[in-house]
Amino acid sequence: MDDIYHGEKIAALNDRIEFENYIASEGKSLQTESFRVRDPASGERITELRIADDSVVTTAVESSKSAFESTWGALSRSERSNRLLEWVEVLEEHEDELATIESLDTGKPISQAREEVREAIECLEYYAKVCVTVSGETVDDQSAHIYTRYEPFGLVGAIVPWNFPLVIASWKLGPALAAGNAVVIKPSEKAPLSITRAAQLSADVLPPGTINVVHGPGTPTGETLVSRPDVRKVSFTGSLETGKNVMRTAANTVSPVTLELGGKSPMVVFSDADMEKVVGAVAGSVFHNAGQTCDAYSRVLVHEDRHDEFVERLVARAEDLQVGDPLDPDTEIGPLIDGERHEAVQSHVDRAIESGATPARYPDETSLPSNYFPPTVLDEVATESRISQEEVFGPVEVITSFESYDQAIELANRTKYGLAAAVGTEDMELAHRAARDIDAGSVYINYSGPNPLGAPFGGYEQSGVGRELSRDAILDYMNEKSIYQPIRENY
Ligand code: TXE
Repeated sequence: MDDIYHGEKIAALNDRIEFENYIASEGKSLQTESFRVRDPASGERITELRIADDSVVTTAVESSKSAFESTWGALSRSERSNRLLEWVEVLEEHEDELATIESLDTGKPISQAREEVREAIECLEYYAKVCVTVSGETVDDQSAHIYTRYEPFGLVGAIVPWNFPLVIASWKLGPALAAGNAVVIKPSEKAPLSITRAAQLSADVLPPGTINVVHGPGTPTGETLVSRPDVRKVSFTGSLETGKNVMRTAANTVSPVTLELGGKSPMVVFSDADMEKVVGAVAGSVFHNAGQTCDAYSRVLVHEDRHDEFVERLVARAEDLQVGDPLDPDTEIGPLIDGERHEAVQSHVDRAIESGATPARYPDETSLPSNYFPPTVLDEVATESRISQEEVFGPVEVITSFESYDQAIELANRTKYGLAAAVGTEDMELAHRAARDIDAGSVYINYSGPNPLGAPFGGYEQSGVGRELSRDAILDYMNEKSIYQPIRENY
């Protein structure tokens, strides 16, 4: 594959858009230290952004707090819903632009970036509509009239990773804004551009400060944001270790947290499985986004009777995948996010092979540009091995065979994670039994693909706290208040 050059596209983008910290509807030119944002495919510099230090984060928090108190938080819910739907319309007018930004910034194929921009917009639209349906309840009590109200927290801090920037941002901005909160959002320093642009596009429809965007690494920017007492709710998606840190920091101000922390999701392939469906589901999951997906089916447990056939078909599918320039509409796999990720994936694979895994597909990658990792399949992988227990976050499938149902479920559950799982079988009674027995927040049957709106998404065990995407997720961004009035008997 030839080296990739995106210089003209990048220059055209920079001619039109300034990606700066975005506070009170304005780009902020700051004098703080800066960091580079690079195109993972070509290695070219896209832009340089200033780090939001303590004082910038404080300004952002104050501005959002004031938006909540004076404008956004004072709107009726139907006004709020209408404003959010107006933002959705503006975003729709800029879908192509947002997809190009997302693809350049993350290295994801443009076809996929287009789908994600659509998904993000639909999520915002969904919560804009959900917000008018929120209602409290009346509590039947003999001696009092009691009713409940849901009220926004005020200010939400959202921290987002680089693998699906706009989609994950929408999972947080959608319910948080619809609930009536203002939001300070910190995108990942590795891919901050689409979120910044989406926030800029809210300038004509949302009051200044309703969404503020602060740029920078976890420390200082993310940590400072989480530590602010005015931030009354924290929503984070990222790695397990960082999630624990966020939870600790939020504990200082007793802020509730929603955490989505990745996984090591298994697909269990039973002996009667339809191989066409199953191989499609596995390839569509673990190779999608070059494997940098929190709920990727990154382990396959296959019944020993179908093992050889499964491996052969998955390898054939991996060979067919179009690895290429993310901006080429035919590309199915782009680069990893950066060199650090590449090194981590490489060392996972090398270590697994040294410990006895069989490389069913592990092509020489020297012909690929530097951040690219080829779709790889490792067979006969021990469940205790690091590659079966830790998130690899690359296009690498690991395969283990099983003999019995009980063994399959035991192996599926033998990790500290529990975000998702999949089951491959044509026997629906077996499918639902396995779905019941596997410890995971979502179980997909013969399927992989986008998470549908309305279906709760989140993890068991160390995969996280709380659920996103569901109708009720909006309530995680609200306080519930009970109001009592005694009923007097002695009239
Ligand atoms: O994640 P981090 P990284 C996993 C995946 C990946 C690994 C590392 O295995 O290889 O994590 O990725 C911000 N206080 N996932 O280093 O550090 C940070 O700036 C507040 C799984 O990118 O978790 C970024 O905005 N914020 C995951 C965000 O947290 C802090 C998606 C995520 O960064 C912070 C991404 C701090 N102390 C990676 N430190 C998934 N669940 O899908 C960092 N951040």
